[in-house]
Amino acid sequence: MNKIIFISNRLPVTVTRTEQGLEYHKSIGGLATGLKSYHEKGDGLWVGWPGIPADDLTDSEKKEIKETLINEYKCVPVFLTQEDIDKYYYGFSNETIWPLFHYFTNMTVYNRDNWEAYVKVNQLFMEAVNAYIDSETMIWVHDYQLMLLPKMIKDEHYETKIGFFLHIPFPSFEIFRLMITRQELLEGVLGSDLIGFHTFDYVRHFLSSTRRILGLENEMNTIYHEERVIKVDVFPMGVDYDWFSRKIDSPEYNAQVKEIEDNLGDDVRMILSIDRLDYTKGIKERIKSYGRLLEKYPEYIGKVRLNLIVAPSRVEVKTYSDLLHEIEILVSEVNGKYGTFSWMPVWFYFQSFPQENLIAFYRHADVLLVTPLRDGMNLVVKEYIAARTDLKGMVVISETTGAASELGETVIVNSNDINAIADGLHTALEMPESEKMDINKVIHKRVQRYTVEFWAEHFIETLQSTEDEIFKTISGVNLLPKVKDLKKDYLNADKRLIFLDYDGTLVGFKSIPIKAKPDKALLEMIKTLVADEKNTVVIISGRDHYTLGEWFDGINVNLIASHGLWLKENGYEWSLKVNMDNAWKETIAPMLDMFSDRMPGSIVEEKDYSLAFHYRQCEPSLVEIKLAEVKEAIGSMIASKNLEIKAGNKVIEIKDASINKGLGADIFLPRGSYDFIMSIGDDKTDEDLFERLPEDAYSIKVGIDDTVANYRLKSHTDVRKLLKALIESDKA
Ligand code: GDG
Repeated sequence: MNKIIFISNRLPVTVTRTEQGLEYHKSIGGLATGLKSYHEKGDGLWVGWPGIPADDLTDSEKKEIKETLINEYKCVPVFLTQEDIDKYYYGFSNETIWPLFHYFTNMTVYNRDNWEAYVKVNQLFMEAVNAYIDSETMIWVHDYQLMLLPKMIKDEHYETKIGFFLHIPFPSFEIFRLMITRQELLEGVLGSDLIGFHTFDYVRHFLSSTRRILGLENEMNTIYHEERVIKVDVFPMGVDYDWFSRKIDSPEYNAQVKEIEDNLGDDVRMILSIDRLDYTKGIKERIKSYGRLLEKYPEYIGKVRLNLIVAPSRVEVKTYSDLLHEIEILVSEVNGKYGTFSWMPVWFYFQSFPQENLIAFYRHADVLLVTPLRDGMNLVVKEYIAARTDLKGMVVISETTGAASELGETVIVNSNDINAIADGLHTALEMPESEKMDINKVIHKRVQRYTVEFWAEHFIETLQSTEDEIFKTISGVNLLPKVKDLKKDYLNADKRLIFLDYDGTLVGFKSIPIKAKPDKALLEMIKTLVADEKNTVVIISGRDHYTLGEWFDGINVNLIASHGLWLKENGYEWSLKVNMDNAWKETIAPMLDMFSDRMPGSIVEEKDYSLAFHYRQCEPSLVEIKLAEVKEAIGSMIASKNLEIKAGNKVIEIKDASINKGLGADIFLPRGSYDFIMSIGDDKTDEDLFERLPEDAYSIKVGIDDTVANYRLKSHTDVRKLLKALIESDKA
């Protein structure tokens, strides 16, 4: 098992200052329980905010906190100031992402300042974790506060496996597209190798947004992006079953049980509701529905009680304090309207109970009423089911709660429909014992099996095997185990020919093409390779000759640009390698223009030797229907000409068939008797070159697409490692 680093906004340990000095309290949340065994094992670590603003701390206190957390709790603190917390946590996380992702578009605040703080704090997390990453590390990032972090880590540590789990819903594309920084958030998350959600709906929504906003296709829940394989899947979070189902006999628990039993008496049945204070939880609608139950079915007056437990949360934020006030008013309205001298319909607790006391409530509730307007999963309902080992009670749950997708057997309602919730309550209260037992048997077993530990294990195992699995199922041998042979052949050779593609092979893909400029290390590497007189090195790319010429100016390397149209040999000027007859463009271009008019978003680009039809900006479902039509029409027009249609990434190109990277082989192979030939490329266009090389050449495909190459490497980082190893072996 690799070393695992967990990263979440809050650490599972909170630091507070008391008169006695700094104190450390472990929190026992679901997440901490699920990850506990991995965190405690070997060299597991947890990175996050320790809950105390950095403004209140001296440098020596920070040092002390850092040391204590790492030595005693295996935690690494990220120190945040009050301003960071206000803007990144209360601001962008909770006033922008939280409401929008829960479909509260009218409560979503867009504020640039908060966004900048969000970027900055994600960067602070990156800096905090950076020092702890080595080649063995796996990383699991949690939740909506850290959506930029996976990419920040991946950009620095390409080889590190990164998982991301979103605990809240991922909204449908029509909602997500409203986000001002939608592209940055998606790209941030896509730095991961595995992305997990609670339900299949959230997976669908995420895939639809990456497709429509970034133009990334997906197949079997897999996205291929920047030479990487990204898995997107469902991991419904569970609860600590043993904890909630255990027999308890503590004085606190017994006292709580007694209080509940005394209060209810023999003939009052309990409807229970437990949430953090949040407008997404539908608490107001729930109280109204309970009022409607009493109005519609007056026989319940004096016979039921709603125990409404609301745990304080984010009360510093005005929306939340307003919500509390509205809840208080609604509670008094129902109590005022339906209460009797000896019976109060709603008991409202605005307080946080110890977890054992919650279990006492769970075990006495005839109905658990869980009706969030939106909720990523909702653990309360699973805790209730786990606690009811007697298989009694019943759940009324809204369909917009993630957990509802696993609890189809229970009473499911629409959280906006007050009448339906009242009727749902009536159904649950009147359901025969035997029917409840049958349902509870099934759902109890499910909760018992899919616990929070199981959830964590499933996620981590999937993360560990993601890429390896995919590499096992494709053709072409992984080169890495064979590198020794390759090095030997390289060393023994006197005349070597080396073809190197550029984008995706020597450098990673960049969102802005100009950013793919060669870095210093790459230029040094190429210089060293060409300085060896045994080597003929050819950089062969689809890029235009101006760009390539400028980037490699002053280096004596052979350059082939525009897929073979232009050649620049060591020290000479550019020369055109093919005599072009472009007359065909006059008939094809109008046809492409006509299709472009019918596919809003598409563009036709004219190049030296080709016409390109780009459809990245088109509606994907339109592309599905129309593209085949374009190909068919063009295909029949070019049938008798020396032209071909090449499919690229969201583009088809109609081009002179004699221009392709195979020209590189035609030019250089006849020039000498090479005893070592190697060609490396990641693109479809590199296949023409691979095909023309002798059988004993090393043809190396970068990435996972189909290929005729003999070998594969995973990424441009592996290519650099390989070239470096060849250079060094030669020196040794
Ligand atoms: C987010 C997502 C997703 C409640 N009152 C008290 C108390 N609780 C505990 C419950 C439960 C937890 O708080 C609430 O968890 P939920 O899942 O219901 O909701 P969020 O806090 O909004 O969590 C949610 C979750 O992340 C996990 O991915 O399910 O959809 O919004 O464990 O027992 N705990 C104590 N006293 C209380 O009074 N000690």
